[in-house]
Amino acid sequence: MMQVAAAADAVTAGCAFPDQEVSARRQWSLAEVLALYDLPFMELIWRAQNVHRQHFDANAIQRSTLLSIKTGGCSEDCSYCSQSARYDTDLERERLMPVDEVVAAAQSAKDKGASRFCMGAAWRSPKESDLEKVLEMVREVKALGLQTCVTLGMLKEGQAEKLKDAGLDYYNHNLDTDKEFYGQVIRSHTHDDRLDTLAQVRDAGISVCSGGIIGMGESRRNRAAMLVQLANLPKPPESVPINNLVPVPGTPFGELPPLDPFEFVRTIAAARITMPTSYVRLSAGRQEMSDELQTLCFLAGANSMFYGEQLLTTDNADIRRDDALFERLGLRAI
Ligand code: SAM
Ligand code: DTB
Ligand code: SF4
Repeated sequence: MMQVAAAADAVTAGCAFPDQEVSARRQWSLAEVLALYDLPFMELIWRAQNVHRQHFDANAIQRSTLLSIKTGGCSEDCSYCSQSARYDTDLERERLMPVDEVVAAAQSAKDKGASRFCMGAAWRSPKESDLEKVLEMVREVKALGLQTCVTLGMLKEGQAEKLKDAGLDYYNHNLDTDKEFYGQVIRSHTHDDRLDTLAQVRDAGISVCSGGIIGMGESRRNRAAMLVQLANLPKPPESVPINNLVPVPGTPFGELPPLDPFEFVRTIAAARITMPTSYVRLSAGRQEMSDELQTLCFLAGANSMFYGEQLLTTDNADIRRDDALFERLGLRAI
């Protein structure tokens, strides 16, 4: 135990630098991140909370609302996804939504207290004609005074620049899992394809939102390796969603058993320590979590969440329950 703590001491010492550039340049090894996971739980949470307080107000949580602007019928084979056309999931396909309906949903999200509106489309990558409509959505949602985020799949050259010009603040594109496990989740595109889109987004000057899913049968080593890959990007993502798998009946992962919740909390803590200045988002799977488990995630350094009754195609935690939890914990929405 002393050895593990000493290895992890060396690891967290680097996080004392408040300067983003210094911590961003630090490269993480798999052994270092595994040493964090191996710490006794209390020790890990304490360290994560310390790092968190060096960079953030520990009582403030950023809230984003999701909307599926184009649902189902996706060509890709992501084994967790309700929207893949390859699996029989009972999902009703919907065409790209009209701009005015999207703007109305964004206004409602703003009225309820979200600061960012994330529009998701079930595409391998957007067609030019569809992108034009999304650009209009981005312009109009931005004009409401909301931060804008879209997740549209892989981008082709020039598309990120168009999104930037329309006023896009964030592009979500998850690594989902580490390079080694990727082929057991998705075969219709590669981990390198994901990295390529992330580079295009970064080069266009759009903030990067990228994280993954926990509980897909991956090992702790896979989880740690995914965090290493995210933290060691030329610049770490500004936003890191950590999703707990929502098992969707009909998908290859629809019957997977739930992961030990403490392993999920450990992943949040390791994300916080390895990406000290990023917003770590407690993402899918919150509906199934108790208030106490969500509180442990906040204590471990999660400071962002999806707020609203729906994620993309599955239910999210109830807004009244979230509001009550914020009240009970003295949390402030940002
Ligand atoms: N098609 C685009 C793409 O793949 O990037 C955007 C939409 S896709 C649904 C966005 C992300 O949602 C995925 O990368 C995955 O991390 C997450 N996600 C999808 N289904 C999920 C599930 N059942 N449980 C947890 N996370 C899920
Ligand atoms: C992210 O990491 N999680 C969100 C958002 N980015 C697009 C999506 C979660 C989807 C959960 C399953 C569903 O509702 O379809
Ligand atoms: Fe398509 Fe995205 Fe779902 Fe994969 S995760 S099947 S790319 S919508």
